[in-house]
Amino acid sequence: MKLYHDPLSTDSRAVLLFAHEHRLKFDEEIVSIWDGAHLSDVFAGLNPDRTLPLLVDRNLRLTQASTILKYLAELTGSQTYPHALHPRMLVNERLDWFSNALARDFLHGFVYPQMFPACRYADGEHQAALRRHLAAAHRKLYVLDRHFLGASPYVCGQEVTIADYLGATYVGVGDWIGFSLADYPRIAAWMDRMRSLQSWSTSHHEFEAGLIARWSPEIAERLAGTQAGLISDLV
Ligand SMILES: N[C@@H](CCC(=O)N[C@@H](CS)C(=O)NCC(=O)O)C(=O)O
Repeated sequence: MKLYHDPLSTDSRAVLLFAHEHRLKFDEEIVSIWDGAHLSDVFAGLNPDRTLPLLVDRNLRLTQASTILKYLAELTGSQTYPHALHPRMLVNERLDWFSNALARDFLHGFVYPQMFPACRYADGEHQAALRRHLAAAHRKLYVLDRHFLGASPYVCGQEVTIADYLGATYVGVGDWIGFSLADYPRIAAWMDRMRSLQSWSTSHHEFEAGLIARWSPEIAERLAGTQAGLISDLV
C-alpha cells in the first residue's frame, strides 16, 4: 500500500493524522504541490484528477481523503469508524459535510485565496469575494458549533471519529490567516481536544515548516494586511 501526499495538502494531512494515530505503516511518496509535481503527466498516470492525497493498494486507487479515511479505518478495524449502521451513517454524513460544505466556503472560498498566491481571486474582485465567502463560512461554522458539537465533545457524539480527523484538519488551517474562533467556543474546545491527540503535531509539523519556508515576507505582509482589513470591517 502506498500513499502519495504532501504535508502542504490539507486533505493529505487528515490522512496522515489518522495514519500516525494508528501507527500505520505503508510506503509513501511526497508529491510537491508547491512545485506542481501533482500536475505532471507521470502523476496523472496514477491519478488523472491530479490531486492529493492518493492511496494505492494493489489495483485500488483512492483519491478522496474521506474515502481513504474510511478504507484505512476499515482495514485496521478502528473504532473511529463505527460498524453499527446509524452511527456509521452519521460519520459519513459529517465527512460529506466537511468535504463539501465547509471546504467550499471556508477553505477554498476564504482561507486558501489568502494563503496561496495561485488561489487569489482576480484583482478587483478579491476583497468582495472574500467577504462573500466569509459570510457563508460563518453560517457553516455556526452549524458546526451549535448543532454538530452542541453538548458533545466530538462531531458525532462522545467518541472521536474519522470525521473529527478531517474536520479539525480543515478548521485548523484558519490559524494561518489568524482566523478567530472566539464566536465559536465549542469549536475552539474541540480543536483543543484534537490538537492534544498525540500525532497532531507530527502530522502538522511539516506543513507548518513548509509554509514558513515558502512564504516570502511580501506575501506574509500582504496576508496580514488583507486579514486585518477584513477583521476590522466584518467581525
Ligand atoms: N476531494 C478531494 C480533494 C483533493 C484536493 O483537492 N487536494 C488538493 C490538496 S488539499 C489538491 O490536490 N489540489 C491541487 C489542485 O487542485 O491542483 C479530497 O477530499 O481528497
